[in-house]
Amino acid sequence: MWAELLPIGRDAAIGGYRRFSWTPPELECRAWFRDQARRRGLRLEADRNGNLFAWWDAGSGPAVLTGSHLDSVPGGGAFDGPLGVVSALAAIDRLRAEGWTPRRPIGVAVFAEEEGARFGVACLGSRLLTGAIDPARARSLRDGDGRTFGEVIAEHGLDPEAIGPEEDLLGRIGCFVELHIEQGRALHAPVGVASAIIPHGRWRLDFTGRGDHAGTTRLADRRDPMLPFARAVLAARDGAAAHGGVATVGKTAVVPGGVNAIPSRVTAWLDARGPDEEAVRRIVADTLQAARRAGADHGVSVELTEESFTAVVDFDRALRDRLARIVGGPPAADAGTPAPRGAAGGGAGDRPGPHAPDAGTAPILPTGAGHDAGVLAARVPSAMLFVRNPTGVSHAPAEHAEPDDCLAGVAALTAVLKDLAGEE
Ligand code: HGY
Ligand code: MN
Ligand code: MN
Repeated sequence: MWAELLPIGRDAAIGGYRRFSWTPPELECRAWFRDQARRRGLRLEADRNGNLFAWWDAGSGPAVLTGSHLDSVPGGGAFDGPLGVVSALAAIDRLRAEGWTPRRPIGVAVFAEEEGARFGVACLGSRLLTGAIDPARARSLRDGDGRTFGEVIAEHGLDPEAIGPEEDLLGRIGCFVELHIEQGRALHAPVGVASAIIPHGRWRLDFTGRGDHAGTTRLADRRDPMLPFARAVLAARDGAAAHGGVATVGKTAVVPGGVNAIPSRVTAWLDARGPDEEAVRRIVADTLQAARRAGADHGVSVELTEESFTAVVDFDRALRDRLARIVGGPPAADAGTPAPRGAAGGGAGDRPGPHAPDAGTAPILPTGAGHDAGVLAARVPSAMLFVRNPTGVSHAPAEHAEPDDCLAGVAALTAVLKDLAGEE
């Protein structure tokens, strides 16, 4: 499976991937997934938002859903997303090879536009599914060519007027477990379990000045938006350091973008994340203040637009600790193991108080990366398994996980599915 996916959408020039939603490479990834489902006799379901689900219909009751995403950031690595989808299919293969049958349905999800690389809002598919974004706003999101999400999905058989929450589908899901390559440098065992996702968001800064000639315009006559933009980037970094968070400006757009033309407008996107919401808001405020001050000095207007914000996600403790025991403890016990408090099938209301998992469990760690599991966590008990990333590099071609650790991830997910779907 891995070898089949690997060449799809790889940009030979940079070695990374460019699998933007509903562009040919990502459509090819979707076709690959549908083919894998068909080969396994899994029932394919596409929701109204462009998310795909492959169901192992067995047993009864709320399903155990796993999976991840197949779209990438520009120049992304091979593992972010696909590792969770391939591992889910491989786990089903292992369970079937053992002759094991689930007592509740198992699903593999491929969520649309998780990176938000084309339409600007991360986890767009899972946010639509769970009602976390206004469908009208989603419809009007534009890609770099000015095409709207509504226009694009209409070309692929979806009704833009029908996008939005899928309460029936959500009602069929008992819990969601996403396996993902770890994207930091904190996991030193083959497999870990997520405790939380820190608050994070994306803001667009528009700097508007006056286009002019690079050679004939005196400095005193310029209204150059590039200067307050530059101040803003440095202020974001200083704010991050001051407030214990991180800030990145990785994407800009310069109009007109000529070497010998003073720009009329510069647009920059700020990605800010921090230990709590206040820290994130302070980073953004510091950035905007510096931008506006410099803007006033240069006759440049500065507009800030919040494009998305995700509050802290604390994953379901019972599910988290249950996974930590399964993954890190002795080989998964048979289905007779009494379900611990707050069994996965329970609602979010039965969250136990804080309790340390038993000895010999898998490492439990937070992440600074957003995930569909973080979005689903608002509606169904959700958890994440992390596979060790030796360098921690991600969202870059060098992103890598060792084959042995990937196989440990498959074994862990297999044990988790067997435990969660093995009980009535
Ligand atoms: O940006 C993120 O944290 C995730 O990779 N979408
Ligand atoms: Mn990512
Ligand atoms: Mn991801």
